[in-house]
Amino acid sequence: MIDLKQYGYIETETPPAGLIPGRVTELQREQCTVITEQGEVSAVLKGTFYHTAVTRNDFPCVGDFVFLQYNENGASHIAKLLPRCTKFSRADYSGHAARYVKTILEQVVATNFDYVFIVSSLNRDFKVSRIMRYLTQTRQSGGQPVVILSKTDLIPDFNAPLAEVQQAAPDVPVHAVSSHAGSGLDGLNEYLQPGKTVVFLGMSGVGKSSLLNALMNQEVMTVKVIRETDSRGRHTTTHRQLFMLPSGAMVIDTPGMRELGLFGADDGISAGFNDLEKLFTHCRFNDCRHLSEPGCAVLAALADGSLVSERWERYLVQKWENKFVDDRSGYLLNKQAKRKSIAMRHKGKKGGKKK
Ligand SMILES: Nc1nc2c(ncn2[C@@H]2O[C@H](COP(=O)(O)OP(=O)(O)O)[C@@H](O)[C@H]2O)c(=O)[nH]1
Ligand SMILES: [Mg+2]
Repeated sequence: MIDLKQYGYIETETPPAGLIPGRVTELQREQCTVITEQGEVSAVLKGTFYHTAVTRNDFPCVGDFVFLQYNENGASHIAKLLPRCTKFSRADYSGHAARYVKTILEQVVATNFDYVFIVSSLNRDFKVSRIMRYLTQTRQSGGQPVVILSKTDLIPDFNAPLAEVQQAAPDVPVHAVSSHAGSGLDGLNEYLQPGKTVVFLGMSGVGKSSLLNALMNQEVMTVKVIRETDSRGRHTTTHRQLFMLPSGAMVIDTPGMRELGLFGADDGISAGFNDLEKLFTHCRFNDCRHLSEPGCAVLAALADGSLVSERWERYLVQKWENKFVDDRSGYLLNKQAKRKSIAMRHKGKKGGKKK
């Protein structure tokens, strides 16, 4: 018997008769792998999921705790998705969403983690603004952010980029590591405690799977060689998966995203730019747009240098993008909910006629 507590499970509600708890470790199309007290099982969703789900968020994701009907001889059936403690989302501009619906959907990347490792390599792709975007979305997720600067073996001195990140995000721990050289990895032990879950996020090719392999002491995820000259990464990790490390901590490895779209990130933005938003309360006018209004505290701070203009621009870009996404997805969610309720009403009517 496996003790699910080792997988971070805390019982908050008793499973109904006939169901057992489990944690989703892998997701491939309609098929999930779920770790349960009976071991790892293959599972599919019960039909009710397809009828009652309003958005894709109502479907299980890697990291989720679920109740399932255990089947010894075939696929088990996931009957219920349990409430999530933390959730990392991004705006999905790809495929279906962008082409057909012409709108932006929330994509849940991982759930129920304690830490988010924002991995960024120290090669030519290194960009503080990108790390800041991930930080915003991480603050929204409920997990604790940790910035991992990877591939230290590629540069002679990583102190300058390290200091740059520390300055941009003073309250976030930053670690510089090299999976190849094995350096800096000990510094991660404080997060990799038994029962804790870490999700690895960052662009494709930054070395997430290599870090996972280094921490596992074996190759569990494929890593393909990239040309460091232009930092082009091949997409090798194609799906998300949760691994149990020898230390007893778990890692959710994710495929790289080309760009991270912010989603519903207002609180995350506020958390990251708290000092800046506090300035607004000092503006003379309540509805100050911080453009040219007299007595604007932001303009004053920009003028006297206490607010760096790049930081202000970063804030504006994130706000703008998030608003854009919120407006569009809000529109879609309403539409979906409406359609759903119409469908339900129709169904109800049909049932009525039969009687
Ligand atoms: N020099 C160096 N290269 C690394 C390191 N970690 C990963 N790489 C290389 O970076 C490329 C992408 O690694 P991978 O782990 O697949 O990145 P992922 O897409 O983030 O999972 C591969 O060519 C790795 O060999 C490191 O610590 N040092
Ligand atoms: Mg990978």
